[in-house]
Amino acid sequence: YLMNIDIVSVFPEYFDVLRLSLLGKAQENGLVHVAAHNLRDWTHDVHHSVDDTPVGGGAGMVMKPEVWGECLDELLGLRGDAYDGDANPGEAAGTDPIGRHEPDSAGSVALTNGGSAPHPTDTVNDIGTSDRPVMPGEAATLDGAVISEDAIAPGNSADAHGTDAHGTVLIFPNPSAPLFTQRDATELSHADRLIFGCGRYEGYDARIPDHYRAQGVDVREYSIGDYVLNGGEVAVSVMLEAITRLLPGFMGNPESIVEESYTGGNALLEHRQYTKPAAWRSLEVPDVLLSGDHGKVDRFRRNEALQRTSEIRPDLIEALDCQQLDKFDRKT
Ligand code: 6GU
Repeated sequence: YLMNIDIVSVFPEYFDVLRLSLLGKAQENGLVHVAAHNLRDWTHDVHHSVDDTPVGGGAGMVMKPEVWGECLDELLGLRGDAYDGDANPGEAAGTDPIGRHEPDSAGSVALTNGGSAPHPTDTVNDIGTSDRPVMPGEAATLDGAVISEDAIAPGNSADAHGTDAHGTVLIFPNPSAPLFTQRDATELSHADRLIFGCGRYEGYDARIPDHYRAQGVDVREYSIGDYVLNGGEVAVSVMLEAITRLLPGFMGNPESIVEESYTGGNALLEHRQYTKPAAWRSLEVPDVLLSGDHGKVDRFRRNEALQRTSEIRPDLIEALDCQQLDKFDRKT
């Protein structure tokens, strides 16, 4: 698999839909493996409680660090300071990392647990696949700033930003975090493994991300927009789709990724699109698009993209990297 994805949530069934949508496709190509876990599998009390009242007062509930700690230690193959190795009878304490993804003899991927009792992997919703990955050229995986394969040069790839994701990344959706952007999606599409921790209620104890950062884990917190959702599940679905569609072999045509909105030097809203017929209910396709003059068509579309962006999203014009724009122009 190009990428292994673990999602931890108190509503793991929410991610069943991934089988139908994006991961249905990625499944066919054997690109990704996704497992949705129930956070409550890491509780020890009869009520399987995962939250508590906020210290300092206030409304709502906050997700407890201990449960997340046991869950994430296991998924990451770590042992926390306060880890109680005897908490799960039958589990080999402090030995091999558990919860790693390893292919079984059938070529599919199973969550292994170091020979311990099935808990908590017994309720894992395995949304995985067993086919071999398709690995075309690198062009599709590069930062959107790279327009064509011959334009690839050192300093042009996402690595040049120094924030490209490698190995394992732990991601927490959080409405109070920085915005998740196309750049983040591109960076994360290079990771080997993503672990998403879905918060519910009013949030999670701040020491959870702090702790794993201190352990050297690449931890990220993202909001997907300036509005409030009830939990991280929808936000994780959004991020997952933005990330996995960038995997090589996921999209049929890598150029359609390079040309679209928000990518690299092309960080404008896209021009409007038309298909046949040329006239529909007295509305006509712009003449220039029917002219067959590719230069004219390109200039028309670029002009429309600039006009629409300055009207609808002036903040994107502010943020434009003009050098990247020029590079794009020279290539088209
Ligand atoms: Cl990441 N989580 C929640 N609960 N609400 C959000 C969000 C995330 N991003 C925007 N609203």
